[in-house]
Amino acid sequence: MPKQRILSGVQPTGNLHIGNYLGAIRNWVENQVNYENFFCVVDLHALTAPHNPNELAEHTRRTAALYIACGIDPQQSTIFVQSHISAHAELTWLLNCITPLNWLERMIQFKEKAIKQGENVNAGLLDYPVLMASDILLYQADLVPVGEDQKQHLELTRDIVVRFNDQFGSDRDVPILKLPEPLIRKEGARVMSLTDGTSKMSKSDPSEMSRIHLLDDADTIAKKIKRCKTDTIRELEFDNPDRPECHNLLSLYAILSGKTKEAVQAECADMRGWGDFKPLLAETVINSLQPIQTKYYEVVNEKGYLDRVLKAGREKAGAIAFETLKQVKSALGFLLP
Ligand code: ATP
Ligand code: LTN
Repeated sequence: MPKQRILSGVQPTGNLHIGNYLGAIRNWVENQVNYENFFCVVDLHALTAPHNPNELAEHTRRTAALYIACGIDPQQSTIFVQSHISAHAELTWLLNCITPLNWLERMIQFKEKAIKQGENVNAGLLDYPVLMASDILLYQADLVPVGEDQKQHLELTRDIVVRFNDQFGSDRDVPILKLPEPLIRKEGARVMSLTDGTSKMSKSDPSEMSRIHLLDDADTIAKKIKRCKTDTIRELEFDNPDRPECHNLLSLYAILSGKTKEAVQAECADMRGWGDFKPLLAETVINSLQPIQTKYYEVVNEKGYLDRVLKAGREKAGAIAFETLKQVKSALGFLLP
């Protein structure tokens, strides 16, 4: 039986944080051997928000290096850069022309980001989910492991597939585009901001104190956790809707320490509130990130290594992507060269 195919990606819009790790990358790593994997650094998506051209290339490299540092093995998985394969942009145009505008206007992430960006909203932000659909569909992915916030974009991808196959491939035995399934693990799927337990931890939050970066040093992590938002209640508990920060911090501790919710609850029962809990959480976060950081510096310091990985990725991914693109263009009736 051929292995099922996985595709996922992260935008190089800043420094990766523990939300990206726990919601997405950790899940890619865990199941790597069971699937055929494609992991993309989605740099075209990074242009949907105001970006700094002097930083884009460096952030793209850093993101790819972090994939490897988190445990993605380039022997097992194909790592590549979205803009290196022009088929992504080309398929986006083709799918744009079959995607109703009101499907895009409904997207929660568009509405939220458009509000945040104010007058600076570009057409790319609205079109963002079609580019994401193209990333997935070019590789005929079976499964797409992402955090909870991407669920609606995957539903849109599925709607596009159904529409495309119905309109342009209804006479085929095998559908032109494969219908992908989301893979969203409950645990870690939505890590919240350290400064506001009701909004998700995000690279684009202006406050660095709201998130822990994968490359933060021990002192910075300890400082961020020490200052993070809590409340004045001494008892520590999960699942109290009036205490989102408490739930978030306890959940982080549970995931990173590998303990069950019940075990954490029991451990916390003996504590004298946040003063006891915060140092323990800081130590757990620091210890969890330490092996990732060591590996990261190995990867970036080995001259030429990352470039070789990305070149091999580009070749392997490109071959598949351009084949799908050809089939799509043929179904749409283009004169093929
Ligand atoms: P930005 O703020 O630039 O939109 P982001 O921090 O939301 O960035 P993305 O690049 O959009 O990160 O997301 C990459 C992956 O990480 C996606 O699978 C997304 O679902 C997941 N992810 C992002 N933030 C979180 C979070 N706080 N908790 C869990 N998963 C997350
Ligand atoms: N939109 C995603 C990033 C992304 C992605 C993808 C994820 C772009 N293309 C394809 C999975 C598959 C986000 O996390 N913001």
